[in-house]
Amino acid sequence: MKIEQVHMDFVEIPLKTPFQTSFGTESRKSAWLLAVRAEGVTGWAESVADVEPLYSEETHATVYFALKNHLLPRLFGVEIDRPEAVDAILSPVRGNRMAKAAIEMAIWDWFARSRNLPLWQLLGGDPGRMRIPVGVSIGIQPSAEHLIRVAEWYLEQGYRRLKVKIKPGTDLERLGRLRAAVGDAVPIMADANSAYRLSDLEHLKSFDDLNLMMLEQPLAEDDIIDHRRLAEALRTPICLDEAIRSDEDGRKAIDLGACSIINIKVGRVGGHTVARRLHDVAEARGVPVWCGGMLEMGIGRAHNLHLSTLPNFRLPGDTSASDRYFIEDLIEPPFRLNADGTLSVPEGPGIGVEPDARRLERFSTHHELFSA
Ligand code: OSB
Ligand code: MG
Repeated sequence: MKIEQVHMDFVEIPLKTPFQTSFGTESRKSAWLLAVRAEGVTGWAESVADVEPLYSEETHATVYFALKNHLLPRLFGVEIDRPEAVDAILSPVRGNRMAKAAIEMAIWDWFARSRNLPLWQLLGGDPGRMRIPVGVSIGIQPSAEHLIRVAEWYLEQGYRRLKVKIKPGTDLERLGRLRAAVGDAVPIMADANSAYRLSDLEHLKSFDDLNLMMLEQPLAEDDIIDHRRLAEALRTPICLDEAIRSDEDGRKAIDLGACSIINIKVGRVGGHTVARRLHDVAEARGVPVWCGGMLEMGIGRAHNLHLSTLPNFRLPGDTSASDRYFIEDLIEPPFRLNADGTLSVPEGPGIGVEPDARRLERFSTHHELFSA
């Protein structure tokens, strides 16, 4: 295929409740929505970049700039014979992984749709995994009481594990009270988004008393050395998120002993091709992975679910239902949680969902068209 057009809509949707992490608070979700057109077929994807460079250095502005000036010019006019080829074409451009992921994922969707196959099949997913077990990520709450109330509500909905955002100061008290409230059977994990340093080692050792499934990205966002020291000192498994930007990063972190679990975000690593290689690198080393999230709307969520059908996604992911974030999603119907705590992989060609045209018009604040 040769790309004919790329449509970019900047979309903004209010969040039901603000989402707080150790790096900031978000009250609305915004994203670039990409539509890749060729031969009468449209492939869709959603960028995971945010307004400010707090999770990673990429932002909406850098994603737009990189696509317009560096990525789309390398793709226009080129015959792309399979979606795996995109990663190699874009590899001379350093970094900008969220921008690369957005266009690469849309091209994967395009190929799956044009071959009339669901994306999971093109990715090589397992047909026996059409219901993906999911957990929920709970932002930092105003108090332990709020945290317990919110957690119990999600457990009633059927979520299979709780992920709690933490920061120094309130971490142990809140997690301890949550553990006491929900009991030992509920899987709980904590995500620090790089809020600690190795000098907090003694403090972090006390997390071992909380019976956590894992501790996600406790130390610096670009570190694997100190994480290895921490992993040696703790019984709680260390999971890396921010620090793993490619399959090569994954190989090094695992072989060094910096983590025993990896959170795979397709946007963070630059697309499905690298995400699948990272999955394979971890699988070959006996390290389980799970699918992370970036508060995606329906299009991004659908991509995550298709990727989650690969066999080494052995732990519940962060791909919770649309109503966990939004009153209305871009897609209709939205993603809903099944009673058994799973989300169903959408059926139909490609990612199996498309933005609702009226909602896209309502939520889009800006439209750009690039033609080959
Ligand atoms: O670190 O996993 C993270 C949301 C935004 C940025 C970073 C993270 C998160 C989440 C929420 O934890 C995941 C989700 O529910 O989509
Ligand atoms: Mg995380």
